[in-house]
Amino acid sequence: MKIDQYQIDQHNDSILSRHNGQLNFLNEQLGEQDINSNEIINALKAFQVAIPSWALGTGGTRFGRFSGGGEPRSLEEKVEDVGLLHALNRSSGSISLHIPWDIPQQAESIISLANSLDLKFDAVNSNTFQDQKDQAHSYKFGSLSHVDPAVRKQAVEHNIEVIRYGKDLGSKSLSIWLSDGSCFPGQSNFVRAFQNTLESLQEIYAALPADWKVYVEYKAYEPNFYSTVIQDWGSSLLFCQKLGPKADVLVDLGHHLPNANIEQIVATLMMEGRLAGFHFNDSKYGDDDLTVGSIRPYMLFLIFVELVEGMKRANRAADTYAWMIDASHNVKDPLEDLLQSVEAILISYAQALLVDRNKLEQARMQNDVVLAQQILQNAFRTDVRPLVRESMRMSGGSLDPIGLFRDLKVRNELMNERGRVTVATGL
Ligand code: LRH
Ligand code: MN
Ligand code: MN
Repeated sequence: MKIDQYQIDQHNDSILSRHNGQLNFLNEQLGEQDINSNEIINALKAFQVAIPSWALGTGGTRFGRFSGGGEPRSLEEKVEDVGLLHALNRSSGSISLHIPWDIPQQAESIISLANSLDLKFDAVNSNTFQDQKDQAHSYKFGSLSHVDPAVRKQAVEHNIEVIRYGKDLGSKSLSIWLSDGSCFPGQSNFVRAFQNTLESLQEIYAALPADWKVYVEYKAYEPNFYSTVIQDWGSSLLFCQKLGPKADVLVDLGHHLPNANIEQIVATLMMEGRLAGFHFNDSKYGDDDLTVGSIRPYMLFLIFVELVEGMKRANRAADTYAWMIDASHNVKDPLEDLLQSVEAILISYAQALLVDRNKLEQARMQNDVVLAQQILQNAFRTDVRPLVRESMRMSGGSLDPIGLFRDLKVRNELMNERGRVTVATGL
């Protein structure tokens, strides 16, 4: 299944006049506030969000999994699925692999497939939270933090192997998320667990190619429910500071305790120059991995307000950070779900770019709380969707990715090709 440019253009033509009307109206409104829409559209065009290979199949829960059909059965098909997304929105130009869920058998052929779809390979993810077939030691009681040096060694070697796979594909970073921790008080010595993890991470760090980074992801709880070795941004930052400049903190939105002020965490990490990037998703209760922006869009906007400011302060372009979706759902078509997530990210980014920073700073200096709130909410309440659509159209994508996905009956085509009962690898 491939989407041709003429199909996108035809579909765009059929809705172009309506789109132009909406865009002109918005341009006028923004012009009155001295905001240049073209600058925002250009920033949106440059913003690429990586797609995780494990989100391309219907996610399961521990109670069951309901396949939607036509799911990718191989790494090649996963790359093809991301190619479909990227053709539709031109904003999903890379795929992030999880080893060993994905094993690139022949790097060259998978790279040429990716190139033909205009895709790159984003961070590679290691997995020491599950035992694999034929593995000598079990990770039941931890991996990089394990009390037994033989288990730690095995986990370190796995990470080094993941770096090798990534190197062959042209990735430039390794993401590490550990499930290590404990389920009951007394089970683990916190300090020893930290020190073992640090030593293991140092060995992995030493194996990083010169132009690589390692991203250290934290998570408050789950699957361990009493303690987690890398439980929060502070622990993650501590590891990164001890490791060196090639280690940065990865923020997964679902990995915080309820009501955590994530935007403040982001501001602090950016101030220290230690934000690697994001795993975007949304949640109501825990690590729900729901569609980005589906539950707390205002929080996402506030995060982007900090991101925009932090990037400006550090004089760093958006593409020097790792933006990825880490969401997968049980009841939606995974590809439609991912299109919604990417759109939500771009909407929040566009809204954050509308914020009048000078006025906001002035309001802050005068302790004008009402005005400060109003400045943010004016931006948040602006319907920026015409800018997002225009950025996709100008890059060769669709004005209405989900509409076109449905018009072209992409899922049906995939089911015809791959079957109605399919199981994609992943969580
Ligand atoms: C853990 C996590 C981590 C894993 C992914 C599958 O909850 O967010 O990033 O690699 O899910
Ligand atoms: Mn994650
Ligand atoms: Mn997670």
